[in-house]
Amino acid sequence: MPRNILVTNALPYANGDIHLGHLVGYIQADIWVRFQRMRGNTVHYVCADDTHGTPVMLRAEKEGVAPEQLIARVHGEHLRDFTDFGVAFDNYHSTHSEENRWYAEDIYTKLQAARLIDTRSIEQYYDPVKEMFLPDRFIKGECPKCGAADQYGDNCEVCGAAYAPTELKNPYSAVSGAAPVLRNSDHYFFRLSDEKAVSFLREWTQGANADGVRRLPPEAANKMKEWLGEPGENKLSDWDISRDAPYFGFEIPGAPGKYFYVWLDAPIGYFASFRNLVGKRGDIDLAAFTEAGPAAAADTELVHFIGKDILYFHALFWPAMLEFAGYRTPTQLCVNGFLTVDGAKMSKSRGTFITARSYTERKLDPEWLRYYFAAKSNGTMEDVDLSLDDMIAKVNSDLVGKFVNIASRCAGFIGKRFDGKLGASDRDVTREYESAFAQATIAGAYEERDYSRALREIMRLADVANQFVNERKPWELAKQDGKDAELHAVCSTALTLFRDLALYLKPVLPALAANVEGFLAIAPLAWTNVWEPLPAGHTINPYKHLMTRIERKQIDALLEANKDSLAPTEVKAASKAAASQQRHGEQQAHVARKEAEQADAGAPTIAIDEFTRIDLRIARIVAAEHVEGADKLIRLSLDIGETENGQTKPRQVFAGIKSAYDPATLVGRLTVMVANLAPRKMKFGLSEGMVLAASDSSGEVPGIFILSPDSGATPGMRVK
Ligand code: B3M
Ligand code: ZN
Repeated sequence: MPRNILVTNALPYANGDIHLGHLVGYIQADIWVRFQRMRGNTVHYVCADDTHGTPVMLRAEKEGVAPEQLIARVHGEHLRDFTDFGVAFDNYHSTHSEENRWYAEDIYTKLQAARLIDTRSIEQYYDPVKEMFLPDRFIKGECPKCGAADQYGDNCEVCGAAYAPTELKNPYSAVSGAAPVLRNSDHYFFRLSDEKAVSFLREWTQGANADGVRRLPPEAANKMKEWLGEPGENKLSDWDISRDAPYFGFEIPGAPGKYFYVWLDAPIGYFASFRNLVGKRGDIDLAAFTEAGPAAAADTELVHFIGKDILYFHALFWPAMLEFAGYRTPTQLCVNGFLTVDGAKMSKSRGTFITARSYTERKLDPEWLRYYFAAKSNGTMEDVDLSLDDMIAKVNSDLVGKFVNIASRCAGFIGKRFDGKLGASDRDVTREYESAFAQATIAGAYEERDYSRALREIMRLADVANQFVNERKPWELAKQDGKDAELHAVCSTALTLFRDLALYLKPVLPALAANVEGFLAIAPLAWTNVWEPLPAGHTINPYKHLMTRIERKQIDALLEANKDSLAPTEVKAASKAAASQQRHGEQQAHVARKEAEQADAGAPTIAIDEFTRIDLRIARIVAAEHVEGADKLIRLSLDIGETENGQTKPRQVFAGIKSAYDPATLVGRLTVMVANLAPRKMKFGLSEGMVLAASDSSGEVPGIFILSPDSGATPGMRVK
C-alpha cells in the first residue's frame, strides 16, 4: 500500500536571509520527500514564511515599509533560495494568510470551549516613548551579576548569568532608548499545566505512531520526560499566547487590542499552507490529513522536520493544541541539530555565516552542498559540521572521481564506435548492484534518514564499478583489433552501473540525476526500474560534462563574500539559549536566540540614498562629565559648528562610554556624531544625537572605542 504523507519543514522567520544553517534541515527533509516519491508513495511537502511578531514589525518600520511589504519581499527571496538548492515544496505559503487566520481562530475557539484558555494580569516592561510592551530581547541594561553594560533582558553575554528583565540595572528600551516602566496587562494563557494536557503529553511524547515508529527521536523523548517531570510533579507552566498592540499578527477574537503571539500561529501555518495547496489542486482530501480519528491515523501521516531548538514548541504546545482542538496530532517529528562550520559556530567575522544567496551568486553548485550535508546526516539530533576542506575532498573524490568518472570513461566509445547504441550489459556484474539486498540496505538508510549510511553503501558500489572499469580497461580494448564486442559490453555494463548509482543518488542529487536521465535518454528514474539493465540497442545521447570539481579558491571567495568586516559580531545563539534555558524554559530560550540572531545578523544592504539620510558630522568634545546616578553614561557637549545668536551652541549627548574613558581625557578631542537622530528624553536630560564608537559584541576584545577623524577635519564637516 503506498503511503500518504504530509511533510512539513519548520517555517523560516520572515526577517532575515536563508543561510546554510537553515539549509541543513530543509535539505534533509527534501531528500526524504524525494526518496518517498521514488518509492511510489504520495507526499505533499509544504512550508511557509513565519511572518508575525515584534521583530518583523520593527524591521518593517525601520525600512519605512508596511510589514505586508516586507514579508512579501522576503517570501520571494526565501522561495528563490530554497528553489536554488533543490528544496522543492509543493506549496510555499505564509502565516499572514486567510487560511492561517481561520485555523488560528478555530483552534483558539475550540481550546476555549475545552476550558483550556485563561486570562490573567501580568506585569511587564513597557516602553513609554514607543508605547509598547517590550519582549525581553528588546530590553537592555547592565548585568545584575557582573555589571557588564548593554546586556539583553534575559541573560548576560559576558558572564552567562540568566535573569529576568526586571533584574537589569539601568534598563533601557532597545527600541527607543527610553527607560522602561512596569505595567500590567491582561494576557491569555493556554493551560498546559492542566492535568488532562499533562497526561496527554506524557503519553504522546513517549509513544509511537501506528507503524510502531517513535513519534520523537529517543534523545528528544528523554528531554520531554525531564521537562514534564515525574507523574504527580507538574513542571509545565501555562503558555502565554497573547501580546498587546502594537503587534503584527492576528487579533484574538473577542479581545480587541490583543494579538496571538507569533508562536501560536506559526505551527498552524503548516495546516494553512496545506489547505491553500488543497484549494489550488482540488484532488487532495484535506480532512484525511488534518482531522482526528482513526481514519487519519491509519491512512495518512503528518511528519514534521524541525531543528532541535524548537522542539519544545513542536513536542508540547503544538500536539496539545491539536489534540484539544480536535485535530489529528503529528505522526513523527524528525529533529536535526545545528550547523557548525569547521567545528565552530557560524561566524560573521570568519565569513562562515554563509547565506544561500552568496553561495549561488558565486556559482557554486548547490548539489555539492546537498551531497555533503547528506554525507554528514545520520538521522539523529547531532550537530552537522561543515568542514570546508573535507567537503572539497569528498565531493571531488566521490562525485567527480568515482561517480561521474564511470560515465566519462565509457560513454565516448559508445558514441564513437557504436553509433550511440548500447550493447547487452553483463548481468553477472550488475547483479550485485541490482540485488534486493543492495536496494533494501540503501532504502532502509534513506527511510531512517541515515543518509550518511546510504551514501557509504552507494560509494562502496561505485568502487565496485570503478574496479570493473579499471580491470577491463576499455581504453585499451579500443586500441586492439577484434575486441569490439568486449568493448561494447564493458562500456554498456559500466553505463548500467552508472545508471543504478544515479538512481540511488537521485534523492540527494536531483539535478545531476535529471542530467543523467537526459544523457542516457531514459524515463525519470524511480526506485522500481533498477532491476533491468539498460537494454541492448538503446541509443544514448552524447556525453556532456556532468559535474565540475570544487576548487579551494571558490570556497575562499565565498568566505570573503560573507565576511562582515564592519560589524565583526558572533552569533552566540546556542550558548545564549543554553543560559536562559535554565531560567525561562526552552521556549523563551528559542525566542531569545532568534531575536539575538536578528539583532546580531548584519544589516541588510541599503541604497546610497538611505545612507545619506544619516547626517554624520565632525564634532569637537567641548565638555565631558560624569552623570550622577548613571553607571555607564558620560555627558558630552559637542560642537558641530552650530550657533545661536553668534554663539557656539553645542549639543548635549549622553554616551555609554564611562567604562572606557575618563571624561577629562576626552575634552578637546574630535569625533564623529549622528546629528539628525531624533532627540531622546533620558532620565538625566535630553540627548541630542549620538557619537560613533566601536565595540566587539562577541566580548572577546573588551572596551569601547570612539572614532576620531584624521587631522585637518573641523567641527561641523559632513562625513559621508
Ligand atoms: N520561525 C523559528 C525558526 O525560524 C520559527 C519556526 C516556526 S516553525 C512552526 O527557527
Ligand atoms: Zn554578567
